[in-house]
Amino acid sequence: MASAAFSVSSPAASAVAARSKAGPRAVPDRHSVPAYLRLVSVLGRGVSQGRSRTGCRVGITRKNFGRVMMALAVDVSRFEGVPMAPPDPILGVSEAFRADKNDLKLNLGVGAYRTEELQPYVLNVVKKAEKLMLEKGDNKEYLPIEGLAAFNKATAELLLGADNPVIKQGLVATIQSLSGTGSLRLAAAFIQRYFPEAKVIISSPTWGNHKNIFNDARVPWSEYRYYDPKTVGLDFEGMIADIEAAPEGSFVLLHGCAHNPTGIDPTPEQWEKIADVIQEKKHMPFFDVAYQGFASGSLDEDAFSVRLFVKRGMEVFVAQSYSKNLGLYSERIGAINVVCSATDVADRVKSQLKRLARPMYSNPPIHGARIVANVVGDPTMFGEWKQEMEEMAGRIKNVRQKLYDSLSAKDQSGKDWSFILRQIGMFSYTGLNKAQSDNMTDKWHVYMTKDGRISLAGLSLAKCDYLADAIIDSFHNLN
Ligand code: PLA
Repeated sequence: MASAAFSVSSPAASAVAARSKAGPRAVPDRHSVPAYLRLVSVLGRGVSQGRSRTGCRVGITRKNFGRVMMALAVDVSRFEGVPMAPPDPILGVSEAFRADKNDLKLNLGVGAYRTEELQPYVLNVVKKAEKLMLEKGDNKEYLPIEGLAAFNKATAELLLGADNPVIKQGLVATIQSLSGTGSLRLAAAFIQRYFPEAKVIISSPTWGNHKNIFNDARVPWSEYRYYDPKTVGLDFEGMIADIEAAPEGSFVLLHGCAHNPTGIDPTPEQWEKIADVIQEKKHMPFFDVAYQGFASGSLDEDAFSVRLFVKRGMEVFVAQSYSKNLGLYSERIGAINVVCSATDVADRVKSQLKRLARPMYSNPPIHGARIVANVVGDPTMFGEWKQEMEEMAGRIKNVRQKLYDSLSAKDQSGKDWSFILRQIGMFSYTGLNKAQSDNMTDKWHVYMTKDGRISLAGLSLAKCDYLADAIIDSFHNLN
C-alpha cells in the first residue's frame, strides 16, 4: 500500500502516519490527512495514486534518486510549524521608516552615511574606480575561494600597515568574505570546528548581530562589562575583571574602533592593559573592525588597537568591512584575517577557512573586491579616498556638535549632554530607554533602535533642532 512506503519526517506528515494507523474512524480536521491527500489526484504526471487505509486517495512521486516524495495539496502547508520571525532590531527599523508617510520622518536606525541632504552617498573615488573597471572590460569569472589576491593583499596592508613584519613574513591568513558579517560568521564557524570547548566573550552592550552570529554558529558566548550608565563611559574595571575571570583560552571579541552602539573606546593606555590580561589568560583577541577611518578620520589611527596586539606577537583574529568607510554596503566586501605565529600555521588556517567557505557560499563576489584593490592600490585614488573619508567623518562630527549645542540650549533642566561629544564614530548612545525610544518614533517619526542608539550619519545639521526637541520630550516626559 502506498502509505506504507512513505518516509515521513515533518510534524504534519507524522500526524498523517499516526492517523492512518488509527484506522478509518479517525476524525478528519482541517489539518488531517484526507484534506490534503484528496487533491493529489490533480497533480498529474509523476504521481501514482492509491488508497490509504482511511479510504483516501494518496499520491506519491518517485524521484530518480530513489526517494519517495509525498505529493501534498495546498490547503495545509508543510510550513505550518514555521512561526513568524520578529523584525530585525536594526534593519527592521528601515522597513518601518519606509512605511511612514510623514514628511518629518528621520531614519537614525541603521548606520548608513547620508549627505547633508539626507541622501545616500556613493564616494567619488568609488565611481572613478568603477569607471576604470568598466573601461578595462574585466571578466566575471569565479574568484578563487579565498577571493581576489590583490584585494587580500590590500586589505591586510590597510589593516596592519604595509610594512608590518607579520605581512612580510607571511604570517597572515586573509580570506575575502561577505563583508563584516560574513567574515565574522566564517570565523565563528572556524572557532566552532577547531575550538569546540572555547567560548566567546562579548561586550555588554554590543552590535546586536554578534549574538545571532555566534548562536547560529553554535559557539557559546557570554558578556563582559563594558558600558557604565552612571558615568556614560567605559566600565574599565568591570571589563578587565570579566576578561580575567573568563576561562583560559576564551575568544575576546573587541571592537577595533568606534564601539557600536556606545561610541566609547578604550584609551591607548587602557588597550595596553586589555592586551596584558588577554595575554596572561592565553585568550584569543578577536577584533571586529567595521569602522576603520570612520572614528578619527584616519585609517592608521583607527587601526591602533589591532596593531598594538599584533606588535606584541599575539595571534589575532580580525574581521574587516568596507561597508561604511568606502560606502560599499551592498557590495558585501570585507575579510577575515588571522595573524598566526608561523607561516605554516597561517597556511593551514587559511586552508581551513577556505574549506569552510566553499560549502557556505563557494567564493566571494568580485565587484567590491576590485573597487577596494583599485582604490588602495593606486596612490592617487588612495589619497582621494582618505580625503572623502575625512569629509564624511567630519560631517558626522559637525552634526554631533550641533546636536549637543541644540540640546544644551533647549533643555532647561540642567542635564549634562556632554557625553554626546565624548562618544565617537557614527553613533550616539543617548541613554533613552525603550519607552522613550518608542516615543521618538511614534510621536516624532524619528526611527532608531530600541536600545537608545541613534546614527548621527543619518542626521543633518538642519534636523538637529527638531531631533533635540524630540529627545528632550522623550527624556523628560516618559520613563
Ligand atoms: N560589526 C559591527 C560592529 C557593525 O556595526 C556592523 C554593521 C558590522 C559588523 C557588519 O557590517 P557589514 O556586514 O555590512 O560589513 N552595523 C550596522 C548595520 C551599520 C547592520 O546592523 O548590519 C548597524 O547599523 O549597526
